[in-house]
Amino acid sequence: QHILQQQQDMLKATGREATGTFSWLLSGITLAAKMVEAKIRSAGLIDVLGAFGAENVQGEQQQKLDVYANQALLHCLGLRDSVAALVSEEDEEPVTFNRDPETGKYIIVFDPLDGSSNIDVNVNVGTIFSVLRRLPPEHGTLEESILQHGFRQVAAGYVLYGPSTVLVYTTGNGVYGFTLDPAIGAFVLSNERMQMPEQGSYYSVNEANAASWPEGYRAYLEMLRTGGLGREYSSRYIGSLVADFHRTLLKGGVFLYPPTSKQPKGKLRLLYEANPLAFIAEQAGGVATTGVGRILDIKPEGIHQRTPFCVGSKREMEALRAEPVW
Ligand code: P6P
Repeated sequence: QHILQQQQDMLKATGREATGTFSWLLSGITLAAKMVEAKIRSAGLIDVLGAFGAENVQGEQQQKLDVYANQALLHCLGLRDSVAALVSEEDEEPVTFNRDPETGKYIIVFDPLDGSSNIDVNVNVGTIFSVLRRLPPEHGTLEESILQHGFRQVAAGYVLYGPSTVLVYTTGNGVYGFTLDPAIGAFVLSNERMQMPEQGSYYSVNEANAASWPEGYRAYLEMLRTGGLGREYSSRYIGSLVADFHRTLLKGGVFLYPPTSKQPKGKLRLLYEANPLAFIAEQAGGVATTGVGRILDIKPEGIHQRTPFCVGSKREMEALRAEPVW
């Protein structure tokens, strides 16, 4: 009954008829998310109990959680015959399934466990995913289908493993939030048509890099700090993208990962970090740019390419015109 309710709630969110192969696709993501969530919840315990080496109490080799998350997503999604290709942050090359383009209609791009280094200190981590439709063979190859502009995404979402586990996604009909009820093992609809506040009171950036940003970013943050937008700001930086983004979605404000001397093209990845979060932000009334141009308008050249990433409320973002170069 609960799973049925989950499916019905998700279909309401996706605005698709019950037969949608998309909902079957989404169930692959939610199944993998539940597997990852269970593993994360026991990670600390396995650490303690399996402290005498890499084996855990079952005597099995303890997999790093991001490898586990990657395997879970590849397995659960690979079984869906509507999947033509899977692109993961963990794998250099796409995983392709030579399925008939009529059935293998979707490409899923994902970061299986973003910020996984934070698990050791019990900080939230997340899974980010983006769904593209395969181009008709006469319009492009599978590789060209993977490198479509972000505005071609048919869906995007994330799972945030925190005090509660939430799933947030959009299919272009608004942003919907679900909360995992561990008692029944189902994601329960908790937010409909989420909207980012017009202006927030947080800025979120790793200020340790301030000296190496293009000048425009330093000037922008000084403007925020000195009441340039008519409001006092507080700094919040978790260092886990999905957690910092989720707070920005709910509370507004701005998250920035500018170019730095170490990462002149930015650190965050376009295909499976910036694009899906930009799609969600725009669907919630927010804005996502490279500091200058719209994230979703970038033509990807490579599946792991990086980009400067600035995302947040309309008010803060319209004030940001920081050249992404020195
Ligand atoms: P920095 C985590 O490693 C991550 O990929 C994102 O989750 C996070 O936003 C960013 O890197 C943090 O990077 O350089 O500030 O530690």
